[in-house]
Amino acid sequence: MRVTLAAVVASLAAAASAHTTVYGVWINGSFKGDGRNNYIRSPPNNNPVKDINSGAVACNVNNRAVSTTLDVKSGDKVTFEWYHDSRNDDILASSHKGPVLVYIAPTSSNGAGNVWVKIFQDAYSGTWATDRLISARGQHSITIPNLPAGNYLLRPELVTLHEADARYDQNSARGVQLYMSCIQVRVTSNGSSSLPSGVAFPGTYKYTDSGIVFNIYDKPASSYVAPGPAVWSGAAGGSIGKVGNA
Ligand SMILES: *[C@@H]1O[C@H](CO)[C@@H](O)[C@H](O)[C@H]1NC(C)=O
Ligand SMILES: *[C@@H]1O[C@H](CO)[C@@H](O)[C@H](O)[C@H]1NC(C)=O
Ligand SMILES: [Cu+2]
Repeated sequence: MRVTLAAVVASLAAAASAHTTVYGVWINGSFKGDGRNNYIRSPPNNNPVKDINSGAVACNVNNRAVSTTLDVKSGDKVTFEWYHDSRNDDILASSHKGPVLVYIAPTSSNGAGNVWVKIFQDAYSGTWATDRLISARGQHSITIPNLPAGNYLLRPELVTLHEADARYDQNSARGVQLYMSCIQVRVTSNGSSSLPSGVAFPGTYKYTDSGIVFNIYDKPASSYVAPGPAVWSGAAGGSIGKVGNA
């Protein structure tokens, strides 16, 4: 019964629409300006994607080319900055616990097919990745791998588990909440680590995955395994941490 009450409290917190989305990007600690609908294929609001079989799992509900592409080079540190309702606010509700992931795909794919390669993953290490993201003012980073020159989509994602004890396809009021945005970058250096074939969104996340259906109120967080493939061996690392003042 105690577990059930905790789940109810969490779902009430979620009902207060404490969602999140990406505001902008920093490169080597330098802010690139409000990226929304500029270099980010921003959704119209901060709602989660809950149907893991919908096309929106790739680049959210408004996947289209936007006017700006950020130039980056291998070795550059790219930082994603999330927010809740306005920049540098509470970022997301602390009820929203789960992993922080980053994927990359060639822009030419528009996010379709077996193209998504995971380059960063942080789930639980004493604290949830999302809790550390809140403390870091919504900022987490990856280093650009030694990729061939070209255009790529970066896809930071939060997988939040506060209602993930249920499956959305069986109970649409609950289920895992996915937050993602696709960011347009152009790699101007020309490295030799070509992307391997990747996974498909939708497709790779399933309701049979323990990373997608997981009861955070009665299972030890340390037993949680994030969904999706392993991090690519060509990835160049990343971290959750504040790089600058919003
Ligand atoms: C960013 O920092 C890396 C590592 O120090 C460096 O190799 C790179 O040239 C820097 N990029 C820019 C755009 O300053
Ligand atoms: C990158 O390097 C490859 C292999 O050397 C070469 O074929 C390609 O033309 C280069 N691309 C650019 C944009 O310089
Ligand atoms: Cu929310």
